[in-house]
Amino acid sequence: MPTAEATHPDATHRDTTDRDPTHCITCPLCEATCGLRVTTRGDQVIDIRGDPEDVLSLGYLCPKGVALADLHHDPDRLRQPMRRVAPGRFEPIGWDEAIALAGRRLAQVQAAHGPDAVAIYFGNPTAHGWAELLALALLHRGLGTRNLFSSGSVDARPRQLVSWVLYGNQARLPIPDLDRTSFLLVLGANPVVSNGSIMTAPDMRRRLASLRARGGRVVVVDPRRTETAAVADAHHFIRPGTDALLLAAMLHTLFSEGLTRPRPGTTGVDTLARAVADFPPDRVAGRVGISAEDIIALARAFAAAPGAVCYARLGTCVHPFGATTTWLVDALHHVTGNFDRVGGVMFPSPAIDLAALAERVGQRGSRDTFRSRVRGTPEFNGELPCTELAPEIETPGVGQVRALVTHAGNPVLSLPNGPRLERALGRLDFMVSIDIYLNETTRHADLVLPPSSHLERDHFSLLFHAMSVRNTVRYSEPVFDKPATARHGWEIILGLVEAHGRHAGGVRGLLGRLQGRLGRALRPRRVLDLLLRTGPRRLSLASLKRHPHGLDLGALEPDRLAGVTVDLAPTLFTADLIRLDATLATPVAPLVLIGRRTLRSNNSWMHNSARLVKGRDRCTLRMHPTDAAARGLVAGETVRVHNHVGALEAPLEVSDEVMPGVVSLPHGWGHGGPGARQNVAAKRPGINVNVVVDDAILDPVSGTGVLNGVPVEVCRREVGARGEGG
Ligand SMILES: Nc1nc2c(c(=O)[nH]1)N[C@H]1C(S)=C(S)[C@@H](COP(=O)(O)OP(=O)(O)OC[C@H]3O[C@@H](n4cnc5c(=O)[nH]c(N)nc54)[C@H](O)[C@@H]3O)O[C@H]1N2
Ligand SMILES: Nc1nc2c(c(=O)[nH]1)N[C@H]1C(S)=C(S)[C@@H](COP(=O)(O)OP(=O)(O)OC[C@H]3O[C@@H](n4cnc5c(=O)[nH]c(N)nc54)[C@H](O)[C@@H]3O)O[C@H]1N2
Ligand code: SF4
Ligand SMILES: [Mo]
Repeated sequence: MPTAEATHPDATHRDTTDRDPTHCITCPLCEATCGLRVTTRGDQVIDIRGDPEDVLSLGYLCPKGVALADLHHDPDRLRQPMRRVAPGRFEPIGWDEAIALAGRRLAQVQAAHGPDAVAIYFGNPTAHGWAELLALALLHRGLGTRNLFSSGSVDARPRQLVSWVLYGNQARLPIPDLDRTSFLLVLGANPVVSNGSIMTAPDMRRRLASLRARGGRVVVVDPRRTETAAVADAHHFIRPGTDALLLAAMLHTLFSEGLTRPRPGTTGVDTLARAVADFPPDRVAGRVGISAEDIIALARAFAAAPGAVCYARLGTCVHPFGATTTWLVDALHHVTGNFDRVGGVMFPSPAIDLAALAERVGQRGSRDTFRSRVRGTPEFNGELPCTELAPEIETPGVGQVRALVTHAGNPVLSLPNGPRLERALGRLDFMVSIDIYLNETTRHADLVLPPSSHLERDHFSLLFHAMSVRNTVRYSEPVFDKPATARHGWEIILGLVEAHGRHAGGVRGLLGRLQGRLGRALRPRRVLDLLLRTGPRRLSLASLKRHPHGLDLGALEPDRLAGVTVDLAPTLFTADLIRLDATLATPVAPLVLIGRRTLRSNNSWMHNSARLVKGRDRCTLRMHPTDAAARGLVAGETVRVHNHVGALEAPLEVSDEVMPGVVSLPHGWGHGGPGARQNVAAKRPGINVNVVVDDAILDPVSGTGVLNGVPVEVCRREVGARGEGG
């Protein structure tokens, strides 16, 4: 495991001189939002390192931050719009022509088949582009479609749903007070590798080390002994998908031992106590894989700590009880008095408080105001689960999806049953992708519209400042001017809004035309300045520019819920405990698959950096020695992973870091296909894990896809047979 440090061993080139300009920027790649120093000479990046003066990251960076240079200079990164002229063949097309064509085709599809015939998919990097986020809201409104999808429904949707139900706002997210807590229970997250999610806290190793140095404890509960477990005080294996049982049993212990001390204003405590009464530790222990004594000890330690946090993330969200688990995590904080208090979890006070703005305009979120046409799955916050996209394209009838807009997403690799979605994309009448690469998804688009490079844009962490373990704010200017021939993402999006409006007609068309034109004339920076000025801190863009290393706005503040009543036992979640109880009577699958993130990877899209993908193969299946022996499998051989959804082949690693009955394989691999243009990635394509992930299985409460705990069988590859995953 490489450690990242102030000057990363991979720092681009070295021989910089005093005359080479250095630019302070925010790394736009992940939620840690590190401050970086980028040194340039002419149009070349010659050095990238952590900014030691940065108010939040204090010099930290990871290998991906350094690879921003590769991304910028990558010859495969698109620099002009591309049009598909034949399957797998693209040719350049001019900007104006491309955008006019996209607007016209989208409007035509809607004129013939209704507004819902156009679907939108927003991928993960969307969250990092503040101006794009603002512009995409206009695009969604302009298209007026119900078929809005995003990677959020294979990610944090349970967290948003629980916030909406408990605190009346899907954007109010409780954040760990990492730097002051004295007990950290990490459940289904590996922040030492992922650098944190819904917890902006660069340099996790340092923060965890200081937590322990001040006498605190870190306990990791994970089916794999992770890199985070390696720096923790204790690690427990847990059978995938059973976190809700563990939490219910912990709550059971707290209630039966009288260890609860909920803050004033909490209701439903008795109902919660009754709801978890059926889950004593000794009843769930066998299923969860943690002894009753250990569960009880964990509950007592959590209650006794002067400040305790249960940090539950992706591993607890993308399973059949994602929402209920997240609710129980919040309940644990509430009943132990750790919600909204120092050392527990709190709501940050960012310079731009989107959650407060949303409240002011009545956009707190929604659930089940409409349902997907084919499977009848409820929307959340105006979005349908992304597992519904393929069926909506495949199934004929009124409202069938016939055109698709993707923005910064690679759903062919990232969504359950990617091959099914890929086949569905082939049936669309029209597809336009706003993306920097021709990859497994965008190669199906009729048009690919590439935004400027990450180093040619400014940056503001509109979303992640509100998820930070410390209140800070930072704005960074672009490192390079964008070439005259390039367009920013927001320009492309607003161009589409306007072009679509021109052809759509009616009031919607007129509005789209006006909004697109107005937006481009006003420029998003003015909007950002206005949001800062009217925000709780009364800042301005100019004031932020005077502080290139960011402004420290202080530690998280408690008591933001003072006077607010929180019902700890909403029926949406308590009712789900019946389903949870029923799992105790169902047989355990002999072998289940979980994911694995690696430090030098970023979902599916940074595998074209030679510096990141060099070294040993990371796309391997890890299996416990007893499981390998039982199947007669040996390390290094290629094995076949299969189930009712599909089959793939992967090199086997045998390791007791995964618990018996569990295998682990990273996601985001499986590169290539006619038309894709990522020459480095093509040399080591890896395999797409989502070939064996069932898109029909969701957490019914939140509509989140189930990516972990997938039942599979693993056997020796038959000589001569070939896997579907490549
Ligand atoms: N099995 C399994 N599947 C998973 C996961 C898992 O753990 N296991 N994780 C899930 C999670 S948490 C997520 S968030 C999703 C991610 O799912 P997606 O967001 O669909 O996939 P990414 O790989 O992040 O794709 C990002 C795309 O954005 C493009 N891109 C990068 N930067 C920019 C930019 O600045 N502008 C534009 N316009 N495009 C850009 C890239 O070229 C790439 O095509 O995957 C999910 N899928
Ligand atoms: N290097 C790198 N960093 C990334 C990304 C990346 O691809 N690479 N992706 C980014 C994105 S989009 C996101 S959302 C974040 C995610 O960041 P994290 O939330 O930290 O997610 P993961 O690293 O996938 O860790 C999830 C953990 O859950 C465990 N797990 C699986 N199933 C279960 C279960 O049922 N119960 C429990 N308790 N644990 C389980 C897995 O073994 C794994 O260790 O990372 C971000 N950062
Ligand atoms: S941890 Fe995230 S934000 Fe920091 S350098 Fe790495 S990719 Fe960039
Ligand atoms: Mo994610």
